[in-house]
Amino acid sequence: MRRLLNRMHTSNREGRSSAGYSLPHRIILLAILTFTVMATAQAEPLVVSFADPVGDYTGTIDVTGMSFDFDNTTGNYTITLTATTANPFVGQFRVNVNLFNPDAIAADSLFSDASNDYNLAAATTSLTLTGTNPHLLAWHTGDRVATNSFPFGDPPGVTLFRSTVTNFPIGFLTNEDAIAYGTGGFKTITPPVLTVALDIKPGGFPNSINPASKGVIPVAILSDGTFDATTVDPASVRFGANGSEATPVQYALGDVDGDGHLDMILHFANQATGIVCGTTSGVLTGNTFSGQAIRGTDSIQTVGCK
Ligand SMILES: [Ca+2]
Ligand SMILES: [Ca+2]
Ligand SMILES: [Ca+2]
Ligand SMILES: [Ca+2]
Repeated sequence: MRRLLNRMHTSNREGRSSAGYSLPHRIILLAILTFTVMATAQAEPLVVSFADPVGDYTGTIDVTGMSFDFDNTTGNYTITLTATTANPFVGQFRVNVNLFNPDAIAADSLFSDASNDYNLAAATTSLTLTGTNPHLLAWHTGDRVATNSFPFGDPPGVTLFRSTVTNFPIGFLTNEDAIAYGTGGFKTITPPVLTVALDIKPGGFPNSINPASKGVIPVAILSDGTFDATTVDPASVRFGANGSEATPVQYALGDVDGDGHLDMILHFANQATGIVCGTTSGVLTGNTFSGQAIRGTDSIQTVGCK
């Protein structure tokens, strides 16, 4: 009890003296405030993408996918819908995008951009919707998002919940293509893939690789003013003809291009990369420790080939 009183006294005294901060204190306070404002203003671009099967439509349009890109500091979003060239977006139709995030609080769990009516004279395979929605401020990396009722049930206060491209007359599952419809119709919110600079065989060019070699290929992920390659989780990195093949046998940090920023150098067993005679580029994929997906590519020239 006594200790508690003491602490209250102390905080009281600090509180009372707040009007009389010395200059250094004010500078520190200003620095803290500035940092807080900058941290809050930092945009977090996020994405959740759904694929839809080809041939499952009951109307005239065959949707193949929907990408939902948004910024959870502004609530700004862009929805991109794609369709096949054989059954594109054309004529009269309605787009309903309804998304349920069961990991957000109930009041912010439903996103809706519905009843968008089109009458397109010219066919297109890509359609874009943009807008701002305050519920998205409560949606974060790792949250699950569903396009329909099957994965997590209906959002609060909603029934027959789904995302669709519908022809007229509107009918339930009879004249439309429901997007990612069914129990599998959910994805997890991720940051979009960040393109990073890659240097295969750092310092050398062209990047000659003998597909028959039993050696290793050094590959550097380069840092720049905005991207810090030392934040990459080496265990997540894959490198090869497609970017899914080889895991690193070792890695180190060093400034390979002499720009003052530490880069990450990884070594991959040549025989694990899937690089064959005629392969013209190498691809590296991975993610940072905070979960940001990265992808980089650099040219290669295969040698020792018949
Ligand atoms: Ca479809
Ligand atoms: Ca569908
Ligand atoms: Ca090189
Ligand atoms: Ca560097």
